[in-house]
Amino acid sequence: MTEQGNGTRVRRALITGITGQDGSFLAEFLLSRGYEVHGIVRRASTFNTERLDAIYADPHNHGVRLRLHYGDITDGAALRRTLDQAQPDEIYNLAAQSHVRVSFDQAEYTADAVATGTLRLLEAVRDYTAAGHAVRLYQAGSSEMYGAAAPPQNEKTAFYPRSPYAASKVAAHWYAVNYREAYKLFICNGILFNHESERRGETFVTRKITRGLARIKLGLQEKLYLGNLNARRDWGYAKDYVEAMWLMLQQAEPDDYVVATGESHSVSEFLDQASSCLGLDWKKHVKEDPRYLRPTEVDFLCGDASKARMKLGWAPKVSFEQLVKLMVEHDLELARQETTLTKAGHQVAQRGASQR
Ligand code: NAP
Ligand code: G4F
Repeated sequence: MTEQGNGTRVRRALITGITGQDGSFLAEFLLSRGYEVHGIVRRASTFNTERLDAIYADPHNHGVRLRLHYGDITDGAALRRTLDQAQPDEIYNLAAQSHVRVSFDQAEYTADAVATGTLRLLEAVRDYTAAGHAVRLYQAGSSEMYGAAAPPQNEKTAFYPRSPYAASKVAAHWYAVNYREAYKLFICNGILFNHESERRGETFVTRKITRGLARIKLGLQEKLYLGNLNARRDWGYAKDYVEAMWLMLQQAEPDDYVVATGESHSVSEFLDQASSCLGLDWKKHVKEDPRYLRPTEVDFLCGDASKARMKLGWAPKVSFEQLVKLMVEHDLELARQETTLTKAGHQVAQRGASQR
């Protein structure tokens, strides 16, 4: 903690994966609650901080409470250095190769970032705590860990992972439990079901659908290529879910929590909902492409978040219908901007979402 002018203490948070969907919402949430927020950013040849544009300020300015550090969850020395520099009271470990389909292509890297990356951070936190610092850690677990386990899934449901990503998240979960018990560290595993938003990466199915259908509506593309339309997911709004992460770290004791809406929809139901917002018939435009199928699929996720409701007082605020609508409206606006630019003679980069 750092001292403010009026003698009150400013809490410090460190977020790994701050440039991602959840990291950006969490950073905004923590800044709004008066925290000083530190984030780990990967070096890239292009800007990867787009989701932070609204809260980024020049660090030379006085009173800036967002600080970015170069680092990587696969680089233990840099993690330790960042802990020393940021001196956090709370750490949110969100960094991950988070795409399930890609984890079949990049299995070793996914394990290094998701499983061993968490272990690296836990080791650094263990030493940071031994040096006299009090810190609380949130570990980003996933409903993918349940995989083939029958719904509804809650904290007592046995994991049955179905991808290198999910198996790596299971390892990270148990590393976290072990470090909590072995070294009495304050660590919480959040087992979050799918959560989406207008900031969702464009290769995840919800955003791929809202981006694709909005572009089809305005005549910017003809077809949308998708994989398995029968899979069912429990989809919530990301902004609601980052609040649950924070709530976990404010409790008297560390524990693990499922965060979910308790409502499940198939990919084709998501298509129905998005199409009705746009007045389209998706069946005329969507083509199935086997390249988007997974060697082992997760068919049915539906979370039981009773524990989070009871102990954290958490409940989702945004419904499935509201979520789809807000994503469609956002992507329709992006498509309108693309149309305007194209009409004015500008070349608009094709981000190739349909290829992924
Ligand atoms: P996301 O948008 O894919 O963001 C992932 C973040 O991790 C990005 O900031 C990314 O950096 C960073 N990252 C990737 N590899 C890294 C590495 N080697 N070192 C450091 N940072 C790295 O994911 P999200 O949807 O925000 O999810 C946040 C976390 O929750 C992830 O751990 C994810 O697995 C987990 N989760 C997500 C959901 C969901 O439905 N969204 C559900 C359950 C669990 P770049 O921006 O540079 O790529
Ligand atoms: O949007 P998805 O890629 O998300 P998935 O696999 O459920 O994983 C997401 O949620 C997890 C929480 O449960 C997170 F841990 C993870 O990091 C990530 O955020 O796929 C959802 C469903 C799958 O069944 C997939 O097979 O949609 C199906 N799908 C059908 N066509 C497709 C596509 N998925 C993608 N990405 N692209 C398609 O074209």
